[in-house]
Order: sequence, then structure tokens, then C-alpha cells
Amino acid sequence: MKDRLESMQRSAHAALAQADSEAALQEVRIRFLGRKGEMTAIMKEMGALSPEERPLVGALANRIKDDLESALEERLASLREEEISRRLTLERIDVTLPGRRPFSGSKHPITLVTEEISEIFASLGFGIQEGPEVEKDLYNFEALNMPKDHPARDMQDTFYISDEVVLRTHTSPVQIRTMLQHAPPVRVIAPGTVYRRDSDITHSPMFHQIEGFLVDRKVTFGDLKGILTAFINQYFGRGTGVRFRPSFFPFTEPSAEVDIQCVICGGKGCRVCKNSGWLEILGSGMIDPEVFKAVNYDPAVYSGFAFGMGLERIAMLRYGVSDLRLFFENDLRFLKQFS
Ligand code: 2NL
Repeated sequence: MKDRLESMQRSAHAALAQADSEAALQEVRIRFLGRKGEMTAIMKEMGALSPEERPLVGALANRIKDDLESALEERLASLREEEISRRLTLERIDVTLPGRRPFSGSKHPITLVTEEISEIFASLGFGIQEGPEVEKDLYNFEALNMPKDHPARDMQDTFYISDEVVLRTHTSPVQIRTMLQHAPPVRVIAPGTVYRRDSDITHSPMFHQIEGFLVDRKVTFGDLKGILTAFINQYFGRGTGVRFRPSFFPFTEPSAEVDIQCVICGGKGCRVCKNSGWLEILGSGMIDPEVFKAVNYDPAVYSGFAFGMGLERIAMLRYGVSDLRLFFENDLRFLKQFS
């Protein structure tokens, strides 16, 4: 029995030396030390031994068991160490490599223009208001002196959601809402997206506007000229030539269009200004008394001016963009140039 125990010990050591994973080690443990393993099988025959031999063989069996158990532990520890050093080599990180820059987007040119213009008017004391793009016909047209039969309300130009609801065709309804909620004095600009049924190389069905207005006692056309000239000097540069041309809008009387000296040729005449030396950038006027009546402002007490400008046109002039469609195609090669 002593020989069989010692031979079992040798084959266990041999099997241990061969085991190259924790799973294989576990198999060795079961095969030799498990409840149905070789050690147990041998020990079952202890009963056949003489009383003198039994304690000697028992002590030997215990020593072998202890020996195998500590050999198993050692092998396990060295397998784990091997695994750790294997992974340390395999997964080595070169901390001196340069990092990868995270991709970072940039603001759309229309956003840049909106923010810059808003900031200038904010510095002149104007608040910034926003409103819904799906708007009541009442606020988009009716309150702006454009009754149901007005030509500007043509089905050709307006996206109707229903008889009484439209996609706003300008941001004026934001100003109507502002006047309905606040008594004068009030000065606010309304930047935002607007919609018209128009689509060709120079018109997009969705585009952007900033409108503004100011109402107080004794506001004159001189105030309109002063504020808009101050804005133009700040945005296009001090000394930019400005002229006011008579015009017509249903919601202002009198009305004026505002031109600036051509930013491309400086007024000499070029393709962009069609050889006139001037560029139209704004519509404006004194708010019509009919509009005041619609928002319960007393036209005998208050007066005010309003203005509106298309942002795509201003962005094209500002950044030298010659094709409107670039603003809507979201080509990254274009957009990246504004970062
Ligand atoms: C243009 C012309 C304009 C207004 C917008 C306005 C708003 C209210 C009352 C009176 Cl609530 N007027 N807005 C006035 C004159 C011109 O815009 O060419 N826009 C792109």
C-alpha cells in the first residue's frame, strides 16, 4: 500500500507539472484528492492492514495528501502569476503616444450671425424673445393689418396647417405676443426660423429672420434711423454708408428699406451689388396704428418702430458665401470652416 501511495504521489506530481490552466488543475485535484479519486480508493483498503501497519500507512497518506495540496496551491499561484505577466506584456500601453483629439463640432454660420446681431441689440437695451413656429393666423397675419383677403396671405406663400393655423411666415407674431403681454415701454428682438412656400436657388422654404421693435411715448422716425444706423456701424464697421429708401409694408407706415454701402466693392459697383454700390439688408418702418389697436396699445399715446432682416442674406454677405443652398445641405467641408 505504501508503494501504491507513493506511486500515486509521483503521477499526481507529473500531472500537476503538465496542468497549464486553472481548469486542468481542478481536474488533477478531483482525480487524485476528490471523493471518488485515487487517494480515496487506496484508503478504502486500509481495513485490510494489520493494526501495527495501519497508523504508519495512515500517517504516510496524510503527509502525501498535505504534500499534494500544497503542490496544487503552488502550481495555482504560479499559473496566476504567469497569466498576469502574460497580460502585462500583451496589454502594455504606450503612455507616450499622443492622444486622439475628440471630434468637436462648430456653430452653424446662421447661428453665428443670429448670436452676433442679437448681442448688438442686447447692448442697445433690447430683450430677446422667442415664440412658436406653428402659429395662429391671428398673430401671423390678422394683428399685422393683413386681413383674410390680403395678397401677402396667398396660399402660394403660406404653409397652412388649418384655416386658423399656419407655419409662421415671419417672426412678427412673437412681437405681437410680446405686446399682448407687456405694456410699453418695450424693446425686443425676435430671432427665429420662418417658412414660406418658395423653393429655388435663391429661396428656401425654411429660412431665418431677426425682427425687432421698440414702443414708447414719442418714438420718432429719427429713433428708427439712429438705432438701425448704430447697429449697422457695429455689425458692418464704423463709417459704413447707410441709406433709407421709401417702401411699403402692411404693418408699418411710413416704411423704409435700409441699404448699406456694398461690403464687397465699397460702393464702386460689382456683381454682388449689381453695379449699384448698395446692398439691401433691412426692412423697417413706424408701426401702423392698426397694429397697435390689435394689441390694445393706444396709438394716440404710443408710437414705435419695427424692422426685419433675412439672416441667410446677411450671412452670405458676411462670410462671402455665394450659394444659399450651402446653409441647408450640412456638408461638413462647408460647416467646418466656421469653427
Ligand atoms: C423685411 C421687412 C419688417 C417689420 C418687419 C413689424 C412687426 C410688428 C409690427 C410692425 Cl409686430 N412691423 N415688423 C416691420 C417692417 C419690416 O421686415 O424685409 N424682413 C425680412
